[in-house]
Amino acid sequence: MPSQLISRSAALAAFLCAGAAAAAAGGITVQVTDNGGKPVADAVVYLEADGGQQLPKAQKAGEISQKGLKFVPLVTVVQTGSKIYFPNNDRVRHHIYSFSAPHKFDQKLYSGTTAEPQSFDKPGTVVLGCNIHDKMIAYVRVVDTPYFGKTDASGAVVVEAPAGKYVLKAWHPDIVGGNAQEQALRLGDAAASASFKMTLKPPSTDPDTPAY
Ligand SMILES: [Cu+2]
Repeated sequence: MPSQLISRSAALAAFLCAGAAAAAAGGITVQVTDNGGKPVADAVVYLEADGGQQLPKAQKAGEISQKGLKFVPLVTVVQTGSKIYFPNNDRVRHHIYSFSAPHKFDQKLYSGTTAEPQSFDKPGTVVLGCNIHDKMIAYVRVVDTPYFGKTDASGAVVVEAPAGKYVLKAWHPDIVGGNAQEQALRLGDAAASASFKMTLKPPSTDPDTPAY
């Protein structure tokens, strides 16, 4: 196990000890790299039920703001059935839309106002654009589980979940083929770790071409 993962696990353990409410939680530390071994940030990592157990419906709302003519953050993950809010922090109007099958919508926004939240009721990937600013893009990954996270700049994420049988999945907007990678595992009470190596599309050389 790389020392980086050990130190992250130690940090998680310290965090869990500090929070009495999280005392019962187990979890998994996941490291995502590309084929060259470089850390992959903004990868969505989640644990789906494997064996028919019912997972809680936490459905915590998400938020994608518009700031500096960008969607922030680039990648958002929510549980199926969750709402996402779209606060506009720019002085200009934005007009958000998506043609993606899990949630097609068209939301006209105006400066200084917040749009109605959208509900994401089907699992899958939703790509958001802005009708006014062609370079604006964001991704929503809708997952059938409350146990998810997103990798940081070091390509690591800790996903907390109770003991049980799961399929661990990892997805990124640039993953070749578009499908999540997966591995089956059983979480016990002890901290676990896993890793994924992803094949990503090369970054676009044309700054006017959105990366999808
Ligand atoms: Cu816009």
